[in-house]
Amino acid sequence: IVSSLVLAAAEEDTSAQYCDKTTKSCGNNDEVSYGKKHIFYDVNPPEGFNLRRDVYMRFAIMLAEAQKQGKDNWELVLPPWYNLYHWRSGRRQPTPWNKYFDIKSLKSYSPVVEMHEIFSKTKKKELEIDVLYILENYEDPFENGVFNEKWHVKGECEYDGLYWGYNNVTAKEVLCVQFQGKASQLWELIALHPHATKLMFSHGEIPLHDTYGTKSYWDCRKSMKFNKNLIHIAKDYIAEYLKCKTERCATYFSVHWRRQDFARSRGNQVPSIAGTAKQIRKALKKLPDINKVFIATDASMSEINKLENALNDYGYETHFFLPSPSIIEEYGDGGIAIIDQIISSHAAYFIGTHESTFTYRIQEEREILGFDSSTTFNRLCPDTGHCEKSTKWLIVN
Ligand code: GFB
Repeated sequence: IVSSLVLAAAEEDTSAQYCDKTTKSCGNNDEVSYGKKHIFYDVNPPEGFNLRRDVYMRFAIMLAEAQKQGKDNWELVLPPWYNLYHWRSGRRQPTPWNKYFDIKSLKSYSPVVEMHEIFSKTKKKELEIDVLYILENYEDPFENGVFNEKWHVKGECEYDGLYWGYNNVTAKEVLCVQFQGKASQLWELIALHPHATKLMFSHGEIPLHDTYGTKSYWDCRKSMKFNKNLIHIAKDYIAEYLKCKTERCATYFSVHWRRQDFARSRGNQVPSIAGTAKQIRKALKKLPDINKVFIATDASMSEINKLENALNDYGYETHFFLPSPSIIEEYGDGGIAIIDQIISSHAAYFIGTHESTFTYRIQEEREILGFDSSTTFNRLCPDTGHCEKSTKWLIVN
């Protein structure tokens, strides 16, 4: 009975080349979908690595929750890392997620696939997206003073994005859509094209989390384990220079010292170099057994040297992770950022940078590792003026 249903479905849709017996779904133009339908997304180009990790979670949770409700023929395609604004060294090719994350672990939470898995299943080595929705914000999110969830298809338009650096990806239909609301609302847009098997959302940062900070959020976050090689590099460094071989180290203090654009344009939120050293000293006075400080930073070499000198003058042993050329070549800026995050997350005490998503990801990692929250939600304050406390985003198990 199933086969005849499948055959009937295939006959109805003349463009279909095959159908899947279990899901009764048909591929419409090539063999890519192997009975699965695929959601692709990209993110506004200037957004950094750690906001992108959060955008991933919104989609991964959307798919995982749908799967629980029986929508089990959808997979999320992991958007390769390409041309990130802050990544100046190393890799220039679209980079798969397995360079940075443990894909098996991601898959244990949500139905995700790598782009290269999709390509390995296409004979033509080209990929045509059925419908590409370019999401846009509403001009006034609070129309009449209220924030309502809504969307509106404006009509056909042009995509000027890069398809993650691939020149063999195209879209059959491109639609501009105003959108505001949670990621799960995207299913309403998907339902507009019931026969499409490959849908893409551009500006994936626009949909919001369905349930920020809930158990689903943390289950997804916990599944974002790092690539094992990066963990090894970080742990070897911790053992050698910071003298710790356990998960929660008592031997060192860590700081995420965000500079670059933060130092240039957020002068009223971040401290000077001397101010940073003073704040580290103040915190360390309460931890008399620790004299090793690890600094994760995007600062220039000259800033690093100045901070190191200031901390050495106070009598602290200061450490920065300086990658070898082979690590830069193999993992690029993204891998080095993760190594810095892993080292920071195992420290006895952590101080981060206000409103940096890089800091937020370290704080989450520390929540997962089980540190007392008082050792985690601390921030560097500006040299003068008001210093708002860090918000505590506590784990929900
Ligand atoms: O991840 P990210 O977007 O967090 O930071 P924010 C941007 C990039 O800077 C990271 C590098 O991907 C890293 O390449 N970086 C920052 C670091 N801190 C460190 C560090 O401690 N170690 C290493 N190795 N690299 C956002 C920006 O930055 O802030 C947005 O992405 C915007 O474009 C916004 O500027 C205000 O949240 O800190």
